[in-house]
Amino acid sequence: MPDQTPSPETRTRARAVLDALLPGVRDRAVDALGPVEGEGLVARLEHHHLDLLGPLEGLYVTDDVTLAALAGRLVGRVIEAAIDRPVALRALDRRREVDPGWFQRARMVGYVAYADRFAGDLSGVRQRLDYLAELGVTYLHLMPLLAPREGDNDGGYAVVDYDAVDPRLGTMADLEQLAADLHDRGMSLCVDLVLNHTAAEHPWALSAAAGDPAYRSFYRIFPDRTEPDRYERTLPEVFPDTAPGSFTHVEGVGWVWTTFNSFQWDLDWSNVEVFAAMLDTVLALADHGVDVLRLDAAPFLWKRAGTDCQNRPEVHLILRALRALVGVAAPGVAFKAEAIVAPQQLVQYLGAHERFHPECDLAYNNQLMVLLWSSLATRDTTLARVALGRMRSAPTSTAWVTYLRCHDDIGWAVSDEDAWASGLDPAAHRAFLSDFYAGVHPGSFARGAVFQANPRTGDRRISGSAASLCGLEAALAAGDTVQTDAAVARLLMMYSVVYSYSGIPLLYMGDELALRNDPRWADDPAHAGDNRWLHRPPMDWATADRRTDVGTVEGTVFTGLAEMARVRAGQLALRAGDRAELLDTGDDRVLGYVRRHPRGPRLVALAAFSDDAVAVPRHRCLPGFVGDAHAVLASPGVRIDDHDVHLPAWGYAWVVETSDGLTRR
Ligand code: OTU
Repeated sequence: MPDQTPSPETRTRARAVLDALLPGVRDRAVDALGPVEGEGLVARLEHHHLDLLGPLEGLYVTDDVTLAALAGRLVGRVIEAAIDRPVALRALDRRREVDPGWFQRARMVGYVAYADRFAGDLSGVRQRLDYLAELGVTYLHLMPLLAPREGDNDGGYAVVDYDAVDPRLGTMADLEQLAADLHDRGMSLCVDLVLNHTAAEHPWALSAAAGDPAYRSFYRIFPDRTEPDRYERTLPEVFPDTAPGSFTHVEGVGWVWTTFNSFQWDLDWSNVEVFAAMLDTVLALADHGVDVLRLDAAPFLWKRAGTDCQNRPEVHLILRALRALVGVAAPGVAFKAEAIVAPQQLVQYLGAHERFHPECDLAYNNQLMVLLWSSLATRDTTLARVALGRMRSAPTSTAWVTYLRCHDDIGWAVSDEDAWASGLDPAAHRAFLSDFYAGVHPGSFARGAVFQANPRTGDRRISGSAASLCGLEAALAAGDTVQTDAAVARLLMMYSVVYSYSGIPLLYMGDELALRNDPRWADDPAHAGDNRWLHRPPMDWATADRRTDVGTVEGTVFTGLAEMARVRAGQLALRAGDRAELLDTGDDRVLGYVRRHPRGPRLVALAAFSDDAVAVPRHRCLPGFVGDAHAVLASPGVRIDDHDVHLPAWGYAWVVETSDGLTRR
């Protein structure tokens, strides 16, 4: 891992550049914002300057571009964004400067939805905030909502205008109103930012295609196959099935780098103009009231021949510099990395390099997600314990987002090393998981579909809703009430881990009602080629009306999840930012871990990946508990006696010690 620590020379140069900038910045800031806020802005620039100037120097300083000129230009934009920032958002900034761990709180529970599929449009979403509040949601991630290309736009990940909301969803004013409504309720808003590529129809791409050299250099366009061939020798394919290769030939233009679909043109982040343009977008979204930016496909921003063109050190420099700039303009705004990569690479997006450098505040814990599904299929948590135990901790000022399902497929990101260490053959295990979740393995309860089979690597990713993958679809089709109950129990058990393992839990729209795969997913011709739409159903509000009826599947799941959020909010130990300590529970079918907080009782979470009831010995699963053990959350049938914790099939429990050390002494 390259050391990103700035050299003494860089520090000296950075200090000199800062010193030259400060008087002008102070004048402008104090003049526009008054002495108190103005001085705050100056302090933020001083605080972040090394995380800004170090990376900028490494990325963009050339014989023609000096650090002073570049910094002056970018900082100038940041100051103007800070000055334009609405008063209400500046007040929120102040709160978050006082409480920088705001996103780590136990009350944080996320909900992820497509605005149109959830509620029609943005004003529809505003009408549904009571529904989210019922679920205990405090963080709303709306799927891509900036203006996309027409037709197939990869679920909004092909943007034509970063300054406009998709007109079908509303306007920027609607987005601002939604953010304000959320803030009034103590909720925050996360929005996608597609950094790696634009739509082929974006004005930049159109200018590039028309031959404008300034815009041609926004992208990576090659006259012939020489360079593409050279890169492709080491490039993995993201969509091998539907969009093979990483380049697209465009008539009259050349070979365009398109990592994803042919209509998504990769930006060239080695061009400082791309950085500057995206900075403008980031600052604008921040000033519209967005609290968290989900940085889509972050690992892909930098390319280098001879590598897989993911996770390059320069990607981290870009994120660090952007983070520093936003930290100056809008200190209440956080970055969430969407980096579905191996664990050693993943923590780097949270700034965990040789030395810590602030980068993204949040990152998806895709390891936990994959390992939950693996454990569910095998009824064995050994691999989860081994792999999660080996993961490096998230830096204390950051947090994971934990999740079970999202709008994407599930790729079996199980490392060979972890598989072997758990007694599994890695390739065979990945193949088993694909068979199991595609529903073709004998005895499988899951009803998923294979996404992007890659005969070259043997990879077969999986689409499908959480409920269908947990067995609900098959059980209902068979009219099997025992299996229906088991499927519901599996779904809640899996979410009990998501809600208690360290991080912000994300509930994926529809899971709270156990929505199954959408049978009509291919009806829209723009979706028919992408079976991820299987698990992107429209919200079923008729089903939602039964959400409090615990005699129904949806009522059981909805009330179970609402209860989880409520209990979670009251447990300091479930704050993010601290590592979950994995336990050897004495039974490989039971996943267990301890969560701690210095000011609250420790909490042990237990989850049974088992078809049968299990009893785990107290001395193993509640180590060091001397007081009474009390389950603050438990699935029906959980019982704690003097010797064991008894969990029913697919059961779960969160157990705390009722008297702590202080009262005992
Ligand atoms: C993301 O996913 C989005 O989540 C997808 O919905 C988009 O199709 C894609 O970007 C393009 O915008 O490879 O299979 O390490 O895993 O960026 C999905 C990150 C993907 C990648 C991720 C990407």
